Amino acid sequence: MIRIAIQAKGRLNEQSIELLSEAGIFVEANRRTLLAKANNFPVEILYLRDDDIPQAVAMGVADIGIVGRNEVEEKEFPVKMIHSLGFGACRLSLAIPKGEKYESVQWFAGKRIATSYPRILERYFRQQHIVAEIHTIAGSVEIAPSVGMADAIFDIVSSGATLIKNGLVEVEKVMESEAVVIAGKSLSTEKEAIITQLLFRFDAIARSRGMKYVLMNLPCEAVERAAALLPGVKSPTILPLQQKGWCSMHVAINESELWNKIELLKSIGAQDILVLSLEKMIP
Ligand code: PRT
Ligand code: ZN
Repeated sequence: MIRIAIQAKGRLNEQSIELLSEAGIFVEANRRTLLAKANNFPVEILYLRDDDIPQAVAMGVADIGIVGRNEVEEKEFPVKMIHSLGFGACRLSLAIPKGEKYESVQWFAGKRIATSYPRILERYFRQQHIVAEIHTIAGSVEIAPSVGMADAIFDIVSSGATLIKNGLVEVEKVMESEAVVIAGKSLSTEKEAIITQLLFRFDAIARSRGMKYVLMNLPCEAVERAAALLPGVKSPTILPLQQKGWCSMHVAINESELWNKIELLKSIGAQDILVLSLEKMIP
């Protein structure tokens, strides 16, 4: 049995639950209290504030956790990041009031900067040889300059709309973040085995995200050229059709390149193309 800490409420909660359920780990909605046992996998889910997840994992209260890399880097608890999950993407950036003349990071020397991520900022300034006043505040960092509490901010940005709304301009991107899986330093062999099994499932889910399964008919003589147009596909499946000289080809294609590839395939004679959604790709 392993215990996984996930965010109880907030931006990463839904996607964490969705990932676990895609990996076959279900907890009924009405049982999502502080601690709930999954129905069909040796897992318990612990619902916490994201700020508390690195510590819970470091202390062994949970064996692994799903949390933003920003929280892990800020809290500096002894945990290792063992897997990136590809959701919750954002960055930690320095932003200053619009209209300020900005040439380099030296702008921040001697300034007051409001943030909820003082340690990450401290490390960055040390690296850049900047001495500034860092003011730690828990929330609504973006309003600090307009109320005179700070000259600039260091905060999470994703679309950038919040900065624009508050008359701020992003000037330095300090760190990229996304949701990651963290683990404590030492785990029993039995727990390690369950975690390996779980990460294998997470990998298969990531691999199949955005993939489509494409079936088409084409002259058998065009099969080799078609395969050459689809780099990354290990080996397309080819089946003979009843009509002589015609084959059916099946491949998985990433949605982002789907239309390009389909146009190329059509140009070498592919027809009757079916595009199906792909549930899981298991290596
Ligand atoms: O209650 P709890 O402590 O658990 O949650 P929280 O309020 O501390 O965190 P929450 O739910 O807001 O965010 C959880 C995690 O999501 C963060 O630690 C990041 O890893 C990740 N994440 C991804 C974000 C964003 N994107 C994001 N945009 N966290 C916060 N924001 C904020 C940002 O600060 C800005 O104020 O959302 C606002 C909108 O962003 P723009 O740039 O799209 O306007
Ligand atoms: Zn939080």
